[in-house]
Amino acid sequence: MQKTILITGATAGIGEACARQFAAQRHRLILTGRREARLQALKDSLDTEVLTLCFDVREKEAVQSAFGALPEDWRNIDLLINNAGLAAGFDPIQSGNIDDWERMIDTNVKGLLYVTREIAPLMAARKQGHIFNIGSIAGKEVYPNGNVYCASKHAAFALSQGMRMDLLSKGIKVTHIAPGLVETEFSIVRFDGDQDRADQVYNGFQPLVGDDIANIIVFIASLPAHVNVNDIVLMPTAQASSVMVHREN
Ligand code: NDP
Ligand code: 8X3
Repeated sequence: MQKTILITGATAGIGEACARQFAAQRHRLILTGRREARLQALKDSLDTEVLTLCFDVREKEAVQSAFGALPEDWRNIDLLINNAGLAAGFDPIQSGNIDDWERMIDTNVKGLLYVTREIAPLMAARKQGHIFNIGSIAGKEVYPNGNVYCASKHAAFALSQGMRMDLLSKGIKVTHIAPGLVETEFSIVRFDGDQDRADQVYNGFQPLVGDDIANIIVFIASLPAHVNVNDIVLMPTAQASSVMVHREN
């Protein structure tokens, strides 16, 4: 059955991989991000019906007006993938950059909430829907210098559990996805464009890629209506925890 799927942060990485895999199954996609040209290029490359919405998830009014103005035939959203997110910086708490902290909390926690607050009522009214929250292993454990990013992803994990309880009587599934190291633009963003430093994160082992996460999401989305995966942790085989990665060099 064709579904309508909303993916936040579809212009790169995990979100883009999800868009490509769901498009290959001919689902209808609502794709969001801040980079308009990338959204348009992605839409043009997909062989399915696509609506793009360009906004910053940190801006409550922009989120509300984007979804408030959704055309009637795009309002029956079956899947929401709350994926837009980032890490900014890698500093100890005593010298952390407060602007970085606000960017992470505003995007990973408040942005996720703003989008969910718009879409969950539509799902609840239809008594149908599935929300995926892209958390992280940083939402299960904490690592040195991860402080605020880890806190934001612990919040995503807690919110996933809360959403599941609140939406239980509406028959809505909530799945929390907690990946380990995935090679995307994530580390380039975290290290403010420093490609060499980003490359070091994935050096000497085979990291996950966006398609590995998308494969799992597509699988979970295909399960029968009475089956839900509440929570799943995915890591590269060479990773055992945030701080344990087996590197060959
Ligand atoms: P990328 O940097 O490759 O992609 C991030 C996406 O989020 C982009 O499409 C970006 O779009 C969007 N985004 C970021 N900030 C905003 C914003 N303020 N408003 C709207 N969109 C925004 O990273 P990943 O694909 O790796 O990250 C996706 C999610 O996965 C994040 O939540 C991240 O925390 C999580 N994650 C990543 C892991 C990894 O190792 N890579 C591991 C575990 C979890 P644009 O810039 O166009 O707005
Ligand atoms: C991204 C994975 O280990 O950099 O959430 O926090 S990690």
